[in-house]
Amino acid sequence: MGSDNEVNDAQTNSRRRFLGKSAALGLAGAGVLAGCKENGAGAPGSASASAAAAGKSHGAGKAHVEPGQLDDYYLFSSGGHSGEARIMGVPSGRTLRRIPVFNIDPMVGWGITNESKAIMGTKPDGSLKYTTGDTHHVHGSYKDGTYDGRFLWVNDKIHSRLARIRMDTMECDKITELPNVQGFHGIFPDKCDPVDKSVNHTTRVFCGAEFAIPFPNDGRDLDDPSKWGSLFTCVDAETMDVRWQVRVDGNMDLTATSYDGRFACSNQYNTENAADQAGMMAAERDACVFFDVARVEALVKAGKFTTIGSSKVPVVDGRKAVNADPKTAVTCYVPVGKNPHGVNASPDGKYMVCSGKLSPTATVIEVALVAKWFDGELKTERDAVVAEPEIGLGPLHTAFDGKGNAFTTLFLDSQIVKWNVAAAIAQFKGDKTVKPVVDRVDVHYQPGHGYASMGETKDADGKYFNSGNKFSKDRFLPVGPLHSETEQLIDITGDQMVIISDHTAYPEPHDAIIVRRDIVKTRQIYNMDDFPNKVTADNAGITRNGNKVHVRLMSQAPAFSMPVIKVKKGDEVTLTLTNYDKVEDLTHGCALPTYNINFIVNPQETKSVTFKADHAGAFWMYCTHFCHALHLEMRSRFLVEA
Ligand code: K7E
Ligand code: CUA
Ligand code: CA
Repeated sequence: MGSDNEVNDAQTNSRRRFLGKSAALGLAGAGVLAGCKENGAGAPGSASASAAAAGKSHGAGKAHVEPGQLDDYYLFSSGGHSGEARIMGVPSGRTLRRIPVFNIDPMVGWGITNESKAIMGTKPDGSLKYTTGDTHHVHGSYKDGTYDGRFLWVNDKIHSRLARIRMDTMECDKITELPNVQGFHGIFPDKCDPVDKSVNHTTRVFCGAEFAIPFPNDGRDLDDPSKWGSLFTCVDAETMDVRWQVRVDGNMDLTATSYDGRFACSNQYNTENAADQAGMMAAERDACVFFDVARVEALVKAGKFTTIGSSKVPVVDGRKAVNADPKTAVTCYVPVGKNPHGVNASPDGKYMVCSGKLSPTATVIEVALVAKWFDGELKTERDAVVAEPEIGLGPLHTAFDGKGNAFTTLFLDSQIVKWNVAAAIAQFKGDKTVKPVVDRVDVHYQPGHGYASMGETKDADGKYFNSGNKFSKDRFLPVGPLHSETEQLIDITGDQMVIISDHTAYPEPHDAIIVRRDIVKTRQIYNMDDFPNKVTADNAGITRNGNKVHVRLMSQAPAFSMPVIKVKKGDEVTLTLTNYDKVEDLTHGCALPTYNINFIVNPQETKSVTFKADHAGAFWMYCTHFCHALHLEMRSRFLVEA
């Protein structure tokens, strides 16, 4: 019982069993016991949350997935400043995979093999250009308004890079560095082509930059931040080339796209364009800036753009002064609550919701009214706002259940608040009888992102909501000053939310998407022909060209094709390894002591490394990935002659 084969501790499992039992018996008083378990002194409301959860019994036990059974959903998450992406199972919380993207990972050899280094980007001497990353947002490719299972995209905030992950192999295949931006934070793929509406799948990925910098950033204007700016960037989903950029007034943060393909938008907390914190909080309201994508591309086509520094990317001017006439404008700045954080599209395609962060409100913007503004039929940008419910302190991100309800994370209140969008709109119109807030639940503690099952698609199913909490405090066994983060899974099928499990997360995921498992179709093994440098029986062995040596090696459990490999000190060695095993899950590793080589080859996969043989001696090249009863014997002698 309760062996979830992963991170859960006994405490979580026992609470889960306990909640299951109390639910079955319908014991309202069971919350007292749960309170004893969970209530840390001074912890905001944890006892009442548990009591409430025990009372709201319909969701209890739902997180348990029996041994041998599979989860219903994949959860694809960012990994924050670990630089990676991650996959978990929902509802079990099982950790399924870590996907290295901007970081080095010796488990798979990411940042070590020639192939991964070529994707990550290298300096002229062959070493990696960057070894750090900061991933915040993972989003999937769309078709017909829902995920098509082709690609995931994830951002790197540190070096302003966008990475793409192939979902058939769950490996990063391209990374693009965005020119002339810093603090690249929000990303979102479009859901259909903004120009050719018959193309009903993702064609572009939009990227919002948070920090303003000088143009170009080469040492000029250092003492005059008023001249700095930030750019909105469009990347081609297929080629991953940067298509164009738009200069905005103020900054950008999160990004969203409309279901009809016409708009991308980004919330702005620094409409003040200030260079210090007090300045960034000066205005009473900030904005959500909408981009009319087709109009931007028409200007690019007409040559109405500039370029910055050595970048060839067209930059269109989206600042207010040159976009005052709605009928020709490329941008529309809709005023929203002070220093907003997230912007999220409702699954019915009608609304964008910005969370207030420094305002206790969410701002609901009707997409059709933004379209009206661009058509010159709306008086002011402000008129696109159709609701602004008071929901609690520190609202950050909003998710949807597809039944008209929104779920917003409240960072300061340590709560998730469920509110009804239609009720909020009625209240805004003057109906004093409606109350938008439906329910609140305490989470532990200080949630950042929250996201719902299929919640960012038209197939939002209203089953699960995950609260990504930034502080875990007393929730898990203490492991030193650095704490785990808490991911709390919430059953949102009923009127009331019910927390059904806690999972640990290595710091620190920000955002994730929860994808139905039938959408994801992964390969079982690789196709050998996909690797142009594959080793065959014909070319296997050692070839020498001056001091350049190519070792072509094959693996098949439990042996490498050459028991002895001999080179000379000073040689530049390229080692190419093809795994000839065809059995699913039969991976081999290749480690070479002293030479800092460590990577794996999956069935039918080929990888290569290049290094200088600068230490004479005998080195056992061994298999690291347990593959066979004779795994330990799977090793070859790598001999370097003095
Ligand atoms: Cu709110 Cu980078 Cu999406 Cu963190 S961001 S939580
Ligand atoms: Cu091959 Cu272990
Ligand atoms: Ca502000």
